[in-house]
Amino acid sequence: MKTVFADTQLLHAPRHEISDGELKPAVEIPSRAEFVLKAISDRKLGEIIAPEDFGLAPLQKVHDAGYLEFLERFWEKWQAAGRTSEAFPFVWPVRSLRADPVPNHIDGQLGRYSMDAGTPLGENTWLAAKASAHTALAAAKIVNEGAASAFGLCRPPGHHAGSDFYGGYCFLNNAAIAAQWLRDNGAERVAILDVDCHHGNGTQSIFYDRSDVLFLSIHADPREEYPYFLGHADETGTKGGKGYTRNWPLALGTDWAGYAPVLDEACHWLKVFNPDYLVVSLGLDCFENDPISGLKFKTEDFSKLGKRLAQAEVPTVFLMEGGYAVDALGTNCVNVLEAFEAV
Ligand code: SP5
Ligand code: ZN
Repeated sequence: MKTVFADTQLLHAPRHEISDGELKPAVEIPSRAEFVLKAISDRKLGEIIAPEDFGLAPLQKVHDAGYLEFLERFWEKWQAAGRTSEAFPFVWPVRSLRADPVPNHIDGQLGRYSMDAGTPLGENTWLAAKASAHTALAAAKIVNEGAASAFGLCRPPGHHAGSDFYGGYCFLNNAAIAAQWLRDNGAERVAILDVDCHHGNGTQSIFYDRSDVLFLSIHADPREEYPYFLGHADETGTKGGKGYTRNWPLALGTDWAGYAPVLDEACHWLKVFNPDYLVVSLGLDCFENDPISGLKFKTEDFSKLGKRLAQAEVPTVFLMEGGYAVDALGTNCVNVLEAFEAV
C-alpha cells in the first residue's frame, strides 16, 4: 500500500494545550508522524510519496471562505496585535450570543472559528494543515486511479473540524475534503467510517443533510468523552440525509469483544449503501494505553480491525486521525494497514 506524507506537515508543532482544566504539554505533536513513518519503512508497507499541490479549490468545497481566510492570515494578524506565542481562544458565541457578524478583533475571531481551547494555532499551522489536506487528496487520487487502497498520513488530523471551525487538534477536515473530491471525480456514493475513539463531529456536520456521503462513527460515548456535544445514537441525519449518518457510542472501557459486533453492524450499513469508495478516518486512540482516551484495544486488535475492513471489498482511502501513545502508534497503525492488504 502506498503512503502519502509531506514534510511540511511537521511544521505545526504545538507546545501546550488546555486539557483537564489546566495548561498541559500538547499531545498532537510532530513525532506522531515520525513514529508512523518509521514503522511503515521498518515493516516495508510500501512506497512513501509526497502529495502534489491541489491548491485551495478542494478545500473551498468543504470549508467556509471566511474560515479559510482566517486560518491563512491568522499569524500575520496575531503578530500585528503584538502577540508572539501560540494562540488560544477564550470566548465563544454560545447560546444567546451572535456568531455573526464575525468580529474584527483577533480574539473574537479565534472564538468565532473554534470549538475548544485544546487546539493551539501557531505560526505554521495553516501550512501544515493545508499539506495534511493535500496528503488526504493525494491518497484519494491513488485509489480513484484504481488502487485497492492508499494511506494518507494526515497530521494535523481533521475529523473534529467543521465547515467553519477548528478544534480537537483539527483545522481542515481531511476526510470530508477527500470524500468531496471523490464525489467530484466520478464517484456517486462515498462512505466515511470513523473509527477514532472520539466522535467525528466535524465530518458528521458537513454531510448531515446529504445522502451521497454516508457517515458511520464508532466512538466512546460523548456523555463521558470529548467532544461531549455530538455523537449520540439518535443523530441519524436530516432532510435528504435522513438515515445517512449512524453513530455507535460505546461505554468507556469497551474492548475488542464489545467492539467487534458493532463494527459488523457498521459494515452491514456500508454494504447496504454500496459505495464506490470508502474513506476510513483512522484514529488509533482506541488503544488501551492511549493517554487521553477510554477504549481498550490491544495492539493485535488493530490487525483484526484491518482484516474486517478489507472484507467490505470497497476501494479504501485510510486517513490518519488521532492516536497519542506515540511509542505504539506506528505498530498499531501498520497493523491495520498490513492486515487490510493481507486479505
Ligand atoms: C483527533 C483527536 O483524536 N482529537 C482528540 C481531541 C481531544 N482533546 C481533549 C483531550 C481531553 C483529555 N482528557 C484526558 C483525560 C484522561 N486523563
Ligand atoms: Zn481521537
